[in-house]
Amino acid sequence: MISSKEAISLENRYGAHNYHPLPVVLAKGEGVYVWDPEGNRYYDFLSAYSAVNQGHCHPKIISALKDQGETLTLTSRAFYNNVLGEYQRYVCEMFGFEKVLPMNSGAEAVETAIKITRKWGYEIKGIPQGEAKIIVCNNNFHGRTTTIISFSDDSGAHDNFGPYTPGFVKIEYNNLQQLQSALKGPNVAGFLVEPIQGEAGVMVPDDNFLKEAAALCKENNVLFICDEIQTGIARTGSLLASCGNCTCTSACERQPDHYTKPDILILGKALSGGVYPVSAVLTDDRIMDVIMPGQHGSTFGGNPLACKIAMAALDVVYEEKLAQNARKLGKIFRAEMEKLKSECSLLKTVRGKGLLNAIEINDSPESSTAWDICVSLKENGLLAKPTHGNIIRFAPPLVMTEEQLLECVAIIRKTFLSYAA
Ligand code: IF1
Repeated sequence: MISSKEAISLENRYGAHNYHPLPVVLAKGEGVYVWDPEGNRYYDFLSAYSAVNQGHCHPKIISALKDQGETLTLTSRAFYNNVLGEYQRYVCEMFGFEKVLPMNSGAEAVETAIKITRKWGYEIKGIPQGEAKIIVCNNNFHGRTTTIISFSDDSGAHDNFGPYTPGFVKIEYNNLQQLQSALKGPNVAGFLVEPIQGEAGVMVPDDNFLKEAAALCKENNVLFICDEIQTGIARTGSLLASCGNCTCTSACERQPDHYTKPDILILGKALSGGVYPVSAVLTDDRIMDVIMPGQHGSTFGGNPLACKIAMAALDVVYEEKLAQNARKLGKIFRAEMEKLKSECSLLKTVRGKGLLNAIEINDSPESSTAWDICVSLKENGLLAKPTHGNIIRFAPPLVMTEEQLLECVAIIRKTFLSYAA
């Protein structure tokens, strides 16, 4: 096996420099652990940006990969395949929608939702041609296609990639007043929102935000579109974060008081347990029916390998009660971090929901403190990555045990306290 040093120098030499990775090379993963080529073991507190909620190389998902990989992988949608329909019924029933459109990456699914929303705007709502608007939030992250970055306000993601796609109106996240006035504007077809903003630094909106936003959209005949690519599939302690305050005890009982059902739901990442790129857009017939043959699709979308992997990955969410575990461990994690905050001046704020959490470091975003802490955490056996300079995101696989979590808390404690009391 090549060494960490060789692996890093190969990536530097031959790869586009579109990332700035932490200096660690991963060669193997199992559950909550990953190993480098030298055999050092780490707790994974990124979970491939919440794609590996089910843990690395989950045996049930890998077995689906192997079995279907030896049977049939790709047919294209020029023909039917014998797995797609079963998968479509599975996800529709699990998430409570009438129809699903399968894609691969998260950004493609967001693009799909945008296209469906615009077409619905013209054909059902009656918006004049070329005039459809979609409301989005500041500090959003929905992917990296030219249309999606057109409404990003992250300069790195956005600048010098124009000309930009028009048709988006930006409001402040978690601001119902601004939403209300934007909805009064002409020709609004949809409101696209993350139930918790991940990339922005795990920004959790007010408890009533999603529910009220959905109600305002309904009042104004505007589609309420939730990007749950990062927050969905049990990450935040319920099957979907748009469940709001849902305290249900099964994966999600969708208590009507709490559950905000979006008009369009976007899923990706953990839909496959991080085994294969699988994304999906779910909605009901009245909306999905605007898409007719030839109007949207993808070579790989809905392939039988992806479908089998996704069904296995979703089985694991139920069988291992990942939503409940994320809710329980999340509470413990935030309580422990609050304790640490009272002892260590480096912690400015602790926030999150379920096992999607972040610590804001008491230093300027330009400082290298958060990066240095992440390097030290790595040396102490735990992998996490800074975002926006002074925020560290903590998102371990949801298969973690309480005992493992407490061991991780001890690593984080020790590391922070070695910097400052
Ligand atoms: C990268 C962050 C996470 C997403 C939401 C759509 C997509 C994403 C809410 C697009 C993707 C990733 C992509 C990754 C970094 C990343 C990320 F730091 F930017 F915020 F997860 F925390 N909607 N998020 O979070 O999905 O096309 O990538 O499958 O390196 O760009 P994709």
